[in-house]
Amino acid sequence: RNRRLRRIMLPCARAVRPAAAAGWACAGPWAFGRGAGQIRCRRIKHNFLKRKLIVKMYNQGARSKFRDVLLPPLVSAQELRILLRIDYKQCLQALGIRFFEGKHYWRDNDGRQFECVARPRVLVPFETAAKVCSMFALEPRLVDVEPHWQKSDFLIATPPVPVVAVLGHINHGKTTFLDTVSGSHSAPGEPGGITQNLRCFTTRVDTGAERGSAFFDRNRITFVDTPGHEVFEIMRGRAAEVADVAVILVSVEKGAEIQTEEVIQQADRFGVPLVFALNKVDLPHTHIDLARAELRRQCQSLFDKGLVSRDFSTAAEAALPMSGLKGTGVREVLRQVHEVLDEQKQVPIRFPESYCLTPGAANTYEHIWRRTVYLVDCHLQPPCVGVVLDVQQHTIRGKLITVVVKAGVVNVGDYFVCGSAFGRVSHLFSSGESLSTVTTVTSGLVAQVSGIRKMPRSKAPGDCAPGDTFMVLQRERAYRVSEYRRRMEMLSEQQASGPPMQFAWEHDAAIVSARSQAQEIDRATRNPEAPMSLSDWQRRREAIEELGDGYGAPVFSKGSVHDFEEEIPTHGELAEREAKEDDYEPILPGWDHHEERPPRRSGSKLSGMQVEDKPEPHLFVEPLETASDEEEEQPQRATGGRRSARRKRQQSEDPLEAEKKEWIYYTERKNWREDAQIDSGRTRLRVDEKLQAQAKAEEEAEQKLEEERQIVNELREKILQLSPRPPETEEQKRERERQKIAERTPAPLPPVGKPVIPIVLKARYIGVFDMLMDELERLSEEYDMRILVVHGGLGDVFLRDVVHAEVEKKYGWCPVYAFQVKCDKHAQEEASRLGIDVQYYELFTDFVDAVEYRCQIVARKRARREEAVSRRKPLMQQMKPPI
Ligand SMILES: Nc1nc2c(ncn2[C@@H]2O[C@H](COP(=O)(O)OP(=O)(O)OP(=O)(O)O)[C@@H](O)[C@H]2O)c(=O)[nH]1
Ligand SMILES: [Mg+2]
Repeated sequence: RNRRLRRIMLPCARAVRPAAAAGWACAGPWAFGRGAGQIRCRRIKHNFLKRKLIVKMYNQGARSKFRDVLLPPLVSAQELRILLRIDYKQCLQALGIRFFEGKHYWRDNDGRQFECVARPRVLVPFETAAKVCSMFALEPRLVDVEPHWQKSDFLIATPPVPVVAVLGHINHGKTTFLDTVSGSHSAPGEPGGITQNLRCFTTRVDTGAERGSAFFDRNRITFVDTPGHEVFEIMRGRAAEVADVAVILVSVEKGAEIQTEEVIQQADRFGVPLVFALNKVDLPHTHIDLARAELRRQCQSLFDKGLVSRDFSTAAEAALPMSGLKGTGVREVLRQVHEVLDEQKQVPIRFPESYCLTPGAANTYEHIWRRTVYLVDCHLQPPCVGVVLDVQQHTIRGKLITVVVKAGVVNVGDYFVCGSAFGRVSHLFSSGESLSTVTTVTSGLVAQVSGIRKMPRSKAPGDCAPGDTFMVLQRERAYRVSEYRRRMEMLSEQQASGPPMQFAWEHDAAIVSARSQAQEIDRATRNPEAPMSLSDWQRRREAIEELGDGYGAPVFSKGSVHDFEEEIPTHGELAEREAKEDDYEPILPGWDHHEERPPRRSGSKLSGMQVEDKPEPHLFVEPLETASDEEEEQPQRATGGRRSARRKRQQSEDPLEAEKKEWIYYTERKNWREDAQIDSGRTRLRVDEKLQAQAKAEEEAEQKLEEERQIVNELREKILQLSPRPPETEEQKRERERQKIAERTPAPLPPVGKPVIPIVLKARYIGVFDMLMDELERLSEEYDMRILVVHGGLGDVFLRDVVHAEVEKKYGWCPVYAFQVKCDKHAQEEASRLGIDVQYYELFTDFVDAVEYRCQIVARKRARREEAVSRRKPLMQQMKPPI
């Protein structure tokens, strides 16, 4: 998911990123000289490594009596050659890496092929590096770079604050319940009356129960308000993932609905204890017992069907009646939450697991000095661990990560790793209504963390996404972990074929609920996602240029803002409009209307989107008017000396004679109409021949290109197969053959004539951005169109977004969609100067409706054009000239 956003951001980042940061801004393996024998350190600006320590480490390692050498799961060729004191050539040869036409090629044990230009970026798996080490009589040991921790390792200074997620179907009263608990008034201020993001806050609660719980801070609770609309499934999953207890609200008016069942499944998946509450009991004509019995039956049925692993029917039977609006029964629900928490015997109940492959290995080999720089202080465990709930781009505060601290303490000034991003906590904002700054955040609290550092001269700037684990680490350690992760991300970009790489830290477990898991698998089998790289993105981008409307003209070349702007409905208006569809459905004109003629194949850029108002020229030729006497008398300069041969001839002749000749030509010829038809027929034939020749030439060129590609592929295969590898089993051989065939099969081209709808989208939160992308995908499937987010990202609309929209204007009308963000003043000025439309949305349904309306217009135009073409065909056949 994060990578998806990066794909959109990447080209923009490339466009705006300065050529390279100046200075000696690098660290890590680059900081070393030509070999272990001559270790030198350059003066570097951004130094997060204790260079002296590393130099000592290497020098001691070289003299070490131990033969053991520690290696991470992925080893860089640069590191290895320093470690083994050999040069690049020898090292790459020993690793079996081939060099061909300026590129290095290698593969891993899972059948992935990689290629890259620069030697330092070659990363080989541990097994490959281990073989080379064995050749040098060293004993390789695998040690993971990822930190490892035990739950009991964390110092619990203060009892953790429990995290409670409030889940349920849309409009069942979650936000109103939390407003009553916290004394706030956020529900009336929500656009459209629906929650569109996760809202976290910590509040003091008075349950009236006895104080003094052994495990939790009973005075405070961190609540997570969740959206109930079906499109926010991922966000609900994320909330369930971090929660210690989930409160499931069911409206007695409506009973348990689809999303109620979904959240029960999600909570079960993450092993969260549940508390059921029946809301809106203040409404008249409601039957509490009936609703409770229905809920119990549904829980039982979920368990019977095997959709949940625990039977929640007993908990549903104990569902408490309450009214979030009136405040009745709220205290009882909170007391029930505390009772459920007290039943848990572990502190904290739910905790992010470490994903270290070799837990404890670093401790075991701590005495060995010969190690790579990746493994600096690898045995140290993080003092604080949390989970990222959301990421946002704030205009003033910059990039903010919303983190739920699960264990330990975060302080201002701590270094952290989050995804592949590295940073130092510059500010901690309490994630409540007040948004005040704090200096420390303890376990169970939510905070917005700022301070992600941009890596100068780094090819892959680190990034984090919701679901990632947030870890506070020692400075060097944090830097190395993020460096290692960034290198792995870079490796995935270098991947040429094979299964996509999975990163341990990119586990958005919340995405996959019990229900959506099946859908994911189904989608994956139908359309397996290939690893995305920049080239993929470029191919997509080029498709806009390549794709026409099927007649050679770009779909949006003549689309104007007025085409769309007239009738874009606001939320709720669309349904109304649908009722009177005939009012705005354009009347399909007959063939004799010149507007409906399909665009020409070549020549002027006449497009199907907006046909020019010019009538077709008549078939017959008007007699030439001879120049008047005054005109003749004018000096040659007046016409620039460029006169046609015919006019010159006329000049040389007697003008009266010439006029007479013309008149004879047109008046005495009886069959001028037939002649004109024959003439036009001949012209058409000539054009057809020209087009055929052109098509043939294109086909030949394509064939040639294909042949060349095949030769290169074969060569590459040949070179890669030369590498020393163990003999293949039959199964491996078959698999390789299958892969080869798959690689040689060209990627299916998008069908010609599929219209492209370019989108420039800016949003505030990454979770919301993802959700909008999902909605756009759904629309493109529904309307059989290509809705491409050609540029976008987090944060306000700036000048560069307007510039991108301006570029897209070439392909058609492209406004900038600003979702819950503002527009910069300069960007606004530039947009009005360039005629770019900046549209603001607060409610996701409004945005989806606007894009859907665009799709509807394009679909209608496409249908009209197709009908016009189908009508024209027989007419053209009738009009064939009699030759
Ligand atoms: N009568 C009555 N109405 C309620 C109660 N709780 C909520 N409502 C009403 O139900 C409507 C929806 O309430 P919200 O709190 O926004 O519902 P929600 O579950 O947060 O909705 P989403 O965030 O969109 O999923 C509002 O009009 C509330 O006034 C209640 O206890 N009694
Ligand atoms: Mg709500």
